[in-house]
Amino acid sequence: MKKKTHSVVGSVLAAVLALGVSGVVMPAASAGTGACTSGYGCIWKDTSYNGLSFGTYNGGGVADKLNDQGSSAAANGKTCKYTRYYDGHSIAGSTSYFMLYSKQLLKSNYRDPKLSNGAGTGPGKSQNWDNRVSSIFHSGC
Ligand SMILES: [Ca+2]
Repeated sequence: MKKKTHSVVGSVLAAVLALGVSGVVMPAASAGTGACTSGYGCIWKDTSYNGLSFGTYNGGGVADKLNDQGSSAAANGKTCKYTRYYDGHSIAGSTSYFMLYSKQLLKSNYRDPKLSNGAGTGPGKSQNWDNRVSSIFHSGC
């Protein structure tokens, strides 16, 4: 189990170095409904999935317009069970993240309308995540 975690972090780091910011502002996510396109990790500027949204398919940094500004999130990994929302851009070995499940693969705990009062699961689940998320990566692929 521990070994697998390391390889995931390694591949995630490689993705960060290779891709930098990789994602789209808008189309992957639908305002107000919490809908996040298949394969994406999504975040919205306001609570309850409102306002400007950002989604990433391959994982990477959150676009500048939403970096450290997200207040709600949803995940819909296509081949990955989990999506991690990190505080920083340098995520190698970082445990500063919360995790949402894939809507289509696990069918529960796949979104959170208010990140300020804790979010999803994982090491950061009890923290205030309002205006903190800087990168989004899938895991459990
Ligand atoms: Ca941050």
